Amino acid sequence: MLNEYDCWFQKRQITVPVKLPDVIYSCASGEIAAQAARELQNGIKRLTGFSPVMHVNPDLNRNAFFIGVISCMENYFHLPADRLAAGGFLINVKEDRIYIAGQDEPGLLYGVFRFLSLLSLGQIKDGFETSDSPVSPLRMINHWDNFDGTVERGYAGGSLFFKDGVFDYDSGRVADYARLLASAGINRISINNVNVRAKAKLLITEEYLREAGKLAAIFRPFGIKLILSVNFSSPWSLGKLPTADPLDPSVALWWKERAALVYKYIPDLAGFIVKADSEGEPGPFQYNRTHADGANMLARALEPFGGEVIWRCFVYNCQQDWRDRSFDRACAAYNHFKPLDGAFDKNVILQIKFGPYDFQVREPVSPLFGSLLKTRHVMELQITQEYTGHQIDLCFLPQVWEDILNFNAGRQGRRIKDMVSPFSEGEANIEGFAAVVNTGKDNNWTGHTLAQANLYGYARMTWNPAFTAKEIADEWSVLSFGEGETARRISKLLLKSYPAYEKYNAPFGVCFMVTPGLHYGPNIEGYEYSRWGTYHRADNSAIGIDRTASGTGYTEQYSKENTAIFSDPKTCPENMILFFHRLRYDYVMRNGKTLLQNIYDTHFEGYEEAAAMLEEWKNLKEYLEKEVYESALSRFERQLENAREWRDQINTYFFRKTGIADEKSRKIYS
Ligand code: GCV
Repeated sequence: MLNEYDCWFQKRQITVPVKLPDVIYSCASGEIAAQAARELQNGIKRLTGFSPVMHVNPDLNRNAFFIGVISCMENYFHLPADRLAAGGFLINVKEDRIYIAGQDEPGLLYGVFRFLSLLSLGQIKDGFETSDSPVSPLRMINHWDNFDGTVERGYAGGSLFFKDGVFDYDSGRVADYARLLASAGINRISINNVNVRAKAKLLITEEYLREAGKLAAIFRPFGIKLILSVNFSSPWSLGKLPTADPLDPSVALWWKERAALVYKYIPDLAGFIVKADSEGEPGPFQYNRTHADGANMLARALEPFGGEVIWRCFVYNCQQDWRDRSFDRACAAYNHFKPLDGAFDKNVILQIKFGPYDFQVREPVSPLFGSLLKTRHVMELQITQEYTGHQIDLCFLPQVWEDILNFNAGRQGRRIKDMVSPFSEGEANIEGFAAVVNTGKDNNWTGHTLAQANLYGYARMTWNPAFTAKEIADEWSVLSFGEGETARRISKLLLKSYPAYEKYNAPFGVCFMVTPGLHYGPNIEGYEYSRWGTYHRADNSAIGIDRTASGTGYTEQYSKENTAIFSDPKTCPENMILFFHRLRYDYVMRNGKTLLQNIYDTHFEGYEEAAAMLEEWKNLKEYLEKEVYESALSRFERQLENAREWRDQINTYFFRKTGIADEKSRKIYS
């Protein structure tokens, strides 16, 4: 039975085929190692009911847990000589002597958490050995929490950190949160919204920094470093300087002094994240400076303290005239940042949304990946379900990410997942990931209890992008629901959810048919005459934008191979064919049916699949905790309503445009 607050840390009585030792010897002295030892002690208690005791001086003749950092453990034991990266660990089970060694203290902590997961997954037995290292150096979570306690695009209750303009949190809960994140490998967290408005501007003042320092201290033993979102115009809005021009010496000095103050309170701060010149946020463009000028100025202020600047590439004109066809928002990030490749300081990391638009249900991977060769960068994903169902609809996002990670970015013949590694000049490496998180104050953290799988899945995939969505669904389901039929059925349910959601949503990658502002439910022309640059331009005979060389030219931003693939409707992946092409409704797709008939079919099918998910959930009733069953049940019911609305509005819209009936004569409202 699931206690939804505990997520993948369920209490249960497991049987283990080895006799677990009743002593822990720790060979490391730092704060993170101490946390690792406590986690092991509490974790064993949670899973078996008994609590091993801790000893400081190792008795090498005893059966025990021997844990520590490799450099110390090697003095006592011969450990397998696998090369581990930072954060890596090895686990070795020899009868009832169990060794967990980390390359460093975070590695030890990850090793302990992995050992506990493997215990729950039934994999620990005599002779068991494994070693693992994180593939991504940077595994970040972004909160879009506001100081008034609301969460931008949050669907799981209020902020875990703020309320009424000040820090306001339950430190026990924050520690539980840190444990959840660290257990799956997260090592950075930005705590406030990238739209830094109102009281959030005060975060880099002494009064607020004191509080931020206390929060950092809760995350620190879990190996998680804080990042602060800052407002680019702070020198004048906070510092009362006449300008925030990045090339003005008084501005640079202001930031240097501010950085010193920030690091006084949070000595291990990872750095700042900045949304500049984007959706109304201030930035260097105001002063006719480049993004490199802006980012480097901040980077130089943080550099003496080891801090980094995470600079977002979500820069586009959000004041577009829908009449103006000469301009395509999809081209914006590449146009702004590709010419600056190599112009950024070494402690600047560009954070690039995975696609050219904005976390759509289906959109292509941004052409910036594979083209930046001299600039550090990470990929930004969204765990919070802004466009994927608001944590009302079930949508298992590791499936979205798996497709992204399998994209062949071309230039060096590598898929995104093969490009993830530490920065190396000239190699287009992606240093890791950031994701807007889906958590809030709801008891189950994520609104929809099954949306916990998205948080877990993100962390696991960023640890190692080679994990498949199926592996993650299976693992999360067993950790949460225990080994058995229920877990198997829930895993299958998760894997049905994204295909269903995609089918009843905007067709074939055309994007933005959602209700403006809210971004839940259909509004087919909601963005058609707006300033946001996201149009589909459907008329009576065709839909979509020609983004090839003869259209907006967006396809030309890709590698030669990808330009060729995307430019021809015959080779373009059909799940995003309407992102790249303007097609007539009678265009014949690869399955031999017209585009229009495929739109009808996918929307009828998507609804049926949502209905089947609801039925499957009802069938699981007797195996689930009442609270878990009921809260998700009401969500599955609302999801079906949403799917019905999408199905009928989309089908009616295209039927009215074309006057062509469904070839299977299903009900389309005229
Ligand atoms: C934080 C989208 C969202 C905004 C968000 C923005 C961003 O436009 O709708 O809520 O603002 O992305 O990523 O900065």
